[in-house]
Amino acid sequence: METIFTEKHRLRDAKSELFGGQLVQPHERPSRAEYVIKRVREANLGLVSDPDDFGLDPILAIHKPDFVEFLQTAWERWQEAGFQGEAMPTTWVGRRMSDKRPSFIEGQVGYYALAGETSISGGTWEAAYASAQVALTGADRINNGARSVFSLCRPPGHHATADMFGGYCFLNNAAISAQHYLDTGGKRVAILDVDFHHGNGTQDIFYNRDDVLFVSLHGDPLETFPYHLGHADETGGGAGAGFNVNYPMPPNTPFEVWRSALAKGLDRIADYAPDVLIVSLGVDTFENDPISFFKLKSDDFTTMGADIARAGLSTQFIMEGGYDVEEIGVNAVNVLQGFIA
Ligand code: Q9C
Ligand code: ZN
Repeated sequence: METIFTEKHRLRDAKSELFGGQLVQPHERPSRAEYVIKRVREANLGLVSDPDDFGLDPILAIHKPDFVEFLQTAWERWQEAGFQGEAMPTTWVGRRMSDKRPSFIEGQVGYYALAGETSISGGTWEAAYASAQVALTGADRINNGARSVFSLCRPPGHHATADMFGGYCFLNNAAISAQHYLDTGGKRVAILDVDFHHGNGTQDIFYNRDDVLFVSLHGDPLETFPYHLGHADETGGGAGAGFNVNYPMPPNTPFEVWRSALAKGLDRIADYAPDVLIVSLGVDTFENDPISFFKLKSDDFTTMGADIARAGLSTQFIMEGGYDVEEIGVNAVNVLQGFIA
């Protein structure tokens, strides 16, 4: 399996994450991707290629232009305002407040943030742009006939909506890729999100549409991030009714339970008969993940990959979360090796 990867991910190297009331070293850090690419090479998974540049248009097919312009300019404007730390929200559009966009950068950060942990730092836009290109290049490989591809995206994307960042995400790589398939002749795309956290951004982007089926397995949002989306009764709206499928699961869920939800999700995907399957591949379901509560072991990731392969679909893996940094390479590559075995 070919891997698409760029060193430009290093440009996202924030100093701070707001965690438990403290500013800590971000869980989503450059060494994550380094461990994954190291393992890809050790395991001889296949070719490692740089992304091509598809420009801004496929990004703007998903994200609002004002949001993209905000991401492009936020760090510069934050510094110009004289703030000493990284750009972090301190306000939100609370219930019954106005959604009129503020002019000053501090207010805009709150306007475009869906969560408070994720700072915007120098290089964030450049890295997020490169990460989206890694996703688009993977889509291009599938369009050219590859059975599978690994887009080693960093920063991750599945929490980002059309016009909001947060949960370590800025641009929704999986959504951008899905739309690219549809804009290049695809009729139906399925997204299977196996990251520990609910993919609220991806769900929101496609909620009212029937050309993208979204299936997510995740920690019950009553107990964990993103808290305010990801319940089982969110099944899609309008033309999208029935095309959003959530499997929230409780703390300490073991692999056998998780795997039976995967089987149900894969059945739903088989009924949908998509042209292509995108897997939002987070490995923060691992038993030792520092911010998550499922109990998957390293070998379980191999089984997961084999289960996904049995769907028999052209499959693009897009890297999302996973924060037990030293094991993230083994766990991610186990999924890919299980898929091709
Ligand atoms: N108590 C992804 O996996 N909140 N993002 C952590 C833990 C943010 C995770 C707080 C988690 C975001 C892509
Ligand atoms: Zn996650």
